[in-house]
Amino acid sequence: MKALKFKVLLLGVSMVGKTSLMYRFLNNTFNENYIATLGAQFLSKEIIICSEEGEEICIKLIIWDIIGQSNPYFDDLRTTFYRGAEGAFLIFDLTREETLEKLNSWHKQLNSVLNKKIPLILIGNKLDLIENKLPFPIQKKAENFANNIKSMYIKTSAKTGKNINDAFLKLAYILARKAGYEFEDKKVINRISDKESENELFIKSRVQEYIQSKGYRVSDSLLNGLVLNKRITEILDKAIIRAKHNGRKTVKLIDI
Ligand SMILES: Nc1nc2c(ncn2[C@@H]2O[C@H](COP(=O)(O)OP(=O)(O)OP(=O)(O)O)[C@@H](O)[C@H]2O)c(=O)[nH]1
Ligand SMILES: [Mg+2]
Repeated sequence: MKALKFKVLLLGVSMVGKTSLMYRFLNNTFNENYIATLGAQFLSKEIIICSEEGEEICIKLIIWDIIGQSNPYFDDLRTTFYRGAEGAFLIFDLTREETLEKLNSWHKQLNSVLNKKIPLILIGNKLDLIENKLPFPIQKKAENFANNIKSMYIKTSAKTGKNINDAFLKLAYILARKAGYEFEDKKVINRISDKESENELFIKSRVQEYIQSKGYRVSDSLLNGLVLNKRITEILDKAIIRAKHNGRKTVKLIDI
């Protein structure tokens, strides 16, 4: 399978929900408690899509969650993480207009550090807090800003999960198209659907419980890496094939 890899940044001032968006996308989890991100952390997730020719392409997004707090020292530090970025989410909090205003200068800084323009998506997060009562000025301002920087504008909620997969998937398409691949939406194999994320989480929590019951801890790389899910999916795929060979529609224990 063809594999593509892109470094993607999550940018926006403190508390807009960058870390929350990342964990909602990666693990389908949400934490009400605020823990400031110091420096940066990155995690990755693969998305499988299908090209117009029917070829499956694996797009690995390496997502960089970067410190949002602002002061001269942190502002310098932040830009050191920009190098090599191929796409970015510019994120603001729909309930705090100043978080949108700040993105203007951050966007300029991003362009000047990278010395080129990269595909962007503007994200208005915390939609759950303002649903049905969107204050018009911030909405209009966000649309204008998105137009100016030639970006899509998506409203999300890391809390409810609304539009999170969609936002990451849209950026993945844009990046893959830029790399020369064409897609037809109906042919997309969206392996990051809510249902699958829930299944992944279920498998992970069972693995975690089992290892802990034996008195061991589970490393993050085991749980958040892709190997575990792949291995388990492989085992299940084989079991399905065995059931099929035996003319059954039910997968049984003997198939594993
Ligand atoms: N209601 C609601 N709360 C959210 C949402 N996203 C994030 N939060 C909350 O907002 C607070 C800040 O979220 P973080 O994801 O830590 O923000 P951040 O942008 O990573 O902040 P820094 O690490 O300081 O840059 C946390 O208490 C989250 O639980 C959302 O969509 N809706
Ligand atoms: Mg954070």
